[in-house]
Amino acid sequence: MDSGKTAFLTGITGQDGAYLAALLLDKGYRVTGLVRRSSTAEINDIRLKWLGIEKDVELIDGDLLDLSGLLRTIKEIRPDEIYNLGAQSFVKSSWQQPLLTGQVTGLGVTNLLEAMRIEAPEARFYQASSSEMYGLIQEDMQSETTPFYPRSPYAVAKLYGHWITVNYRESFDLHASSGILFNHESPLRGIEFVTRKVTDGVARIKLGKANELRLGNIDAKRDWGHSKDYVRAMWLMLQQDVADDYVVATGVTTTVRDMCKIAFEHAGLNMEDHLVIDQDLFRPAEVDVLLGNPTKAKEKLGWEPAISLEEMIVEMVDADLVRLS
Ligand code: NAP
Ligand code: G4F
Repeated sequence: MDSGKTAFLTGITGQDGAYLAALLLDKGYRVTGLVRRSSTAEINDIRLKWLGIEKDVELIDGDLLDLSGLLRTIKEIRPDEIYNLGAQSFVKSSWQQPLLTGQVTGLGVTNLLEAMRIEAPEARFYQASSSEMYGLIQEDMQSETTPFYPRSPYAVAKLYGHWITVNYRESFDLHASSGILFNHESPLRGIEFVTRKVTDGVARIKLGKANELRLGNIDAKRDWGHSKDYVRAMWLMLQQDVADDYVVATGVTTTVRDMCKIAFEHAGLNMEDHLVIDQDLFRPAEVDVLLGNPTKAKEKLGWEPAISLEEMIVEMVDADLVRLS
């Protein structure tokens, strides 16, 4: 069923981009997305291929750093909805590449908002904000009104992206919403993030391809959900009459240690026999604990997560076992 609507996604090759593209195709959207030119183009659409939708989306070369390209693309596509998921999204790398992270994850948001303001001011805009902005938490449970205290160049850049989205909404009356999403994962998660590193590591150990798994701070706590659930919240935000900001979270927090335990137990392995703590994997400044309050998303969007942490980790271990076998 054709909805008659066109969506434009940055970050379509990433985890959320792939799941959101699938959701929008399912709803009858024409789905277009920005892709960075790569010398290994054949692996660019690996997540879209995993979901079997690579032929159903239109990919357009471009970069969040290139305003002229964004202007031309938005003019040509005339999207009804714009989802800005593109970012240098790995917190640890942001200390190695603070300037690039600031340009892409921070200023890149202004580039896209400018392109929308000039070429498609009637479109609706979603900004992928992050619970990392809470950093050194100022309240036990973080909501839309909790003050921010970013703890990495990534989080500082995201804070800029968040406020420039609010500012463009208030300055130019744009329908621009910001989703403050807590950690969400899936079998399509990048291998550098801790859940996928764990499920891939456990699968390797199970298959006799490795014997140890090296991690950093396993006392850190995160509020983990599933990407498939979280992209639904993004779409719901853009269906509201009035643009706003929403926390998207499960309301449950778990240590890296306990998340890890779920993966080892599912594979029938004893975690203590394989886990090694590596000081090099600790961060210059840590976010010790995150716990989101999703009440507003529940009440205004009717959104609730459907997939538990246990179900997700089991799905991820099984997917990694299949990948590696
Ligand atoms: P991801 O898998 O790392 O995907 C990031 C995407 O950004 C990729 O498609 C990447 O393209 C693209 N990108 C990177 N630099 C770019 C540039 N200069 N121009 C255009 N595109 C660029 O991230 P994700 O987990 O799907 O997250 C999606 C968004 O939500 C990100 O903005 C992230 O910061 C934010 N977020 C994520 C979480 C989470 O827990 N997953 C929570 C809160 C917020 P390549 O494929 O070419 O690298
Ligand atoms: O999986 P992580 O790398 O995710 P992090 O830093 O929380 O960031 C993710 O979630 C944010 C939302 O809150 C997003 F905005 C961001 O883009 C990204 O998607 O690390 C989670 C925790 C950290 O406390 C880290 O120190 O796990 C700890 N950890 C312990 N050992 C490790 C490792 N993290 C990684 N990546 N690798 C380890 O070996």
